[in-house]
Amino acid sequence: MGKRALITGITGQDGAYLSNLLLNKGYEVYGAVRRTSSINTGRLSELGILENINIVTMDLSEITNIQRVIEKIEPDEIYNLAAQSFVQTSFDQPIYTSEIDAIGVSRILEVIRTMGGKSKFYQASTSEMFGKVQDSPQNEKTAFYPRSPYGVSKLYGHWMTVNYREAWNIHACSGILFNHESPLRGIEFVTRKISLGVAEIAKGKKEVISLGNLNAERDWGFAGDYVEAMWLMLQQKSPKDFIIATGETHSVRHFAEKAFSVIDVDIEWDSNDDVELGKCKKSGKALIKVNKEYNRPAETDHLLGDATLAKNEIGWEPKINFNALVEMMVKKDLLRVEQGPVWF
Ligand code: NAP
Ligand code: G4F
Repeated sequence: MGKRALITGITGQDGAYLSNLLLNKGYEVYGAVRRTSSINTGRLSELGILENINIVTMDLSEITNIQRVIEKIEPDEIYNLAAQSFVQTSFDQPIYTSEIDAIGVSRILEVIRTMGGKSKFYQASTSEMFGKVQDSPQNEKTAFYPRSPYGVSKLYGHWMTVNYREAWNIHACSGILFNHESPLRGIEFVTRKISLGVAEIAKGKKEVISLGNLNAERDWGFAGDYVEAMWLMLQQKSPKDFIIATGETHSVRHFAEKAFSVIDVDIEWDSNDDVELGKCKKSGKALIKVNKEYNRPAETDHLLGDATLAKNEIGWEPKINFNALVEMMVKKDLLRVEQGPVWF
């Protein structure tokens, strides 16, 4: 019989790609979904895998339901992907964010421990823990300096994972993943906001994309590649934490230029007035407008990951590069804008 996996956050971007990967490997996949008033399994439907997943109801804010679900399923592997994952929101909802992204991790680990530590555990840690970076590129030895309630909460989850491994001998790993994107990315994140905005402008459904800090730099990879690293980490004999990244960094400005180039539009920047604009070189029309409302109270200016350890020890490398990622996202959004509503 195949292995049993429980994935929290299965309705999110990574949950969809990871489910697909594990189903292809013959796993019995259980997906934890929190109760909502509307159906939000659209990503799983888009990949055509919803019918193959055993959906269970589970919220990370409540230990009793975590215990019941884990006792019933007895999973070989647990992937904790559930989180309030939007950095901007964490500044307005710091306590809720900690409740889910920090204490939520303790709740799962404590259930695993009290059940005898049989399930392997993957924690979705993040490059946002490096925040105000102390060194570049960032590797497994780089000091953390989180710059958001989200980053601080995730750092707690990260250290709890390390601690349960060391104190209770649980096979627990923390994947420190740098930003990863895809056509299934939520529309509030900057890459998808841009790819969808470009597609809507191309189809005459939008005039301008409003953005915040254009100079922030991120190491952007493809989510489909990154979920493979999650799985690989849990297949190792001894649990260990790894950086997962592409080793390339690009600014938001460059991402936007690249996205517009997919529809053959060259952007030139005009910062003569108070408001910086990205204009179409040919027509002079403003297509990008900077809106300071999107700026964060504290920003992570630069991220660049060094995934050498993952390459050497678990054989992981990214397959999709930056240009291919941008093209994939814009092309998919062009189809969506043409063919029907874009709900996620
Ligand atoms: P995402 O699309 O925002 O998905 C988050 C998932 O968490 C959704 O399924 C969401 O359910 C679920 N969730 C939120 N609050 C919950 C709660 N109280 N109880 C149960 N489930 C809850 O995020 P993602 O991009 O797939 O990222 C997956 C994980 O990796 C997250 O933990 C994120 O913080 C982390 N991470 C992401 C990146 C990245 O670049 N994508 C990088 C590093 C780390 P609903 O559908 O009901 O909202
Ligand atoms: O796309 P973002 O919102 O992603 P951010 O904050 O880097 O967080 C993502 O990656 C983390 C890994 O490092 C994950 F842990 C986290 O869960 C999430 O998936 O913003 C990227 C950058 C920021 O510097 C932001 O200030 O883009 C800048 N930005 C500029 N204009 C914008 C916008 N971000 C958003 N969301 N919207 C804008 O209009």
